[in-house]
Amino acid sequence: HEADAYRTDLMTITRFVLNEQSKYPESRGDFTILLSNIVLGCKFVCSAVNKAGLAKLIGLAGETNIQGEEQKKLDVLSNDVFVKALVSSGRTSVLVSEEDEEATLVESSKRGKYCVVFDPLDGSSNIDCGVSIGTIFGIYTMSHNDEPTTEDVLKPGNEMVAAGYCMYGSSCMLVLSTGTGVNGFTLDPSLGEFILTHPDIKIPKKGNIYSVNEGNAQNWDGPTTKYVEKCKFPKDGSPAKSLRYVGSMVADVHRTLLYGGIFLYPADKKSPNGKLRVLYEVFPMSFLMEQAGGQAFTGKKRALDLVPEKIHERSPIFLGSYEDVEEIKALDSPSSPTT
Ligand code: P6P
Repeated sequence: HEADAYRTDLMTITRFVLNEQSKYPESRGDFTILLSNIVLGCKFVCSAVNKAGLAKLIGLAGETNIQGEEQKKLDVLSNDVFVKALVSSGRTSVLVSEEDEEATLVESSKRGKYCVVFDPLDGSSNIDCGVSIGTIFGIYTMSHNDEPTTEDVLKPGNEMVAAGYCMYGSSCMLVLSTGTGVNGFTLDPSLGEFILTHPDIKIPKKGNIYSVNEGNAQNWDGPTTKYVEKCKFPKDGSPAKSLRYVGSMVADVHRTLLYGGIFLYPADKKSPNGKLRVLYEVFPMSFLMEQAGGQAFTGKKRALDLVPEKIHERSPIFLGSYEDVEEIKALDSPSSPTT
């Protein structure tokens, strides 16, 4: 009966992407191979993050491992794993990582048609207190067969073909969009497979949660101050919004996606372009929000229409439920990039 059918018809992320691929007969499966290497990286990081506390506890961290190598910090280790997995996939030409000052231009024998921008372990300062952290990634395709350069990733987010994040929390969940909606997959550690648990995620049209670091309030500009004031002291008799702020973007965005509401990291006097990075934080999360029926706004324009000039450029960001972002757009453009 129904229950049995469900249990045996496990939709893994690989099967899901293969189903997607079958819609494009001419596809050679490159994206499927690329994604399976991203999934491998996520499984490795999930396992390492879950052991991090123990490693620290039993003093493994800081020790040398059997190769006599100094135990690496988790974010450096995660970066190494993702770079190696992506290069060895043979499906990438340019990689941009939050951990690397320069882009990785893949050597010609290993080049493929995709460019991946990623933060291998976003929010890693939260590891020691057990707060959820995550990997965030965005995918572009190469538009030529010449030598790859950073120009191949200095493109607006509206040219991304896929984006996603993996959250390492009470469970390990990978949320992915390839441009036709958003789907969530939960890692079943006993199978080592990501199973489809949240098909076709849609963000509520309006939420009652706002998510911002109120500690920056003294540095906000007028429109941002006005908007947050409205969340706390609504004039139209509606209930005040709840404040939820984890301080780990993947955790705050994941909650916003599932429960609705608004996440904002505005510009302030100290950081005129906000704190979050365009390529591998703002774009992927904005892509997912739009695919789930929400919006993402920089305070001045649609976030995905930004054209980055540097690979580690920052931008203010207001993203979440469609109607909540509409309210911000109605204010005379709150904090916007100085560029
Ligand atoms: P703040 C984590 O360090 C991070 O890059 C994001 O994950 C998070 O949203 C943001 O910074 C938190 O910044 O200034 O509020 O601590």
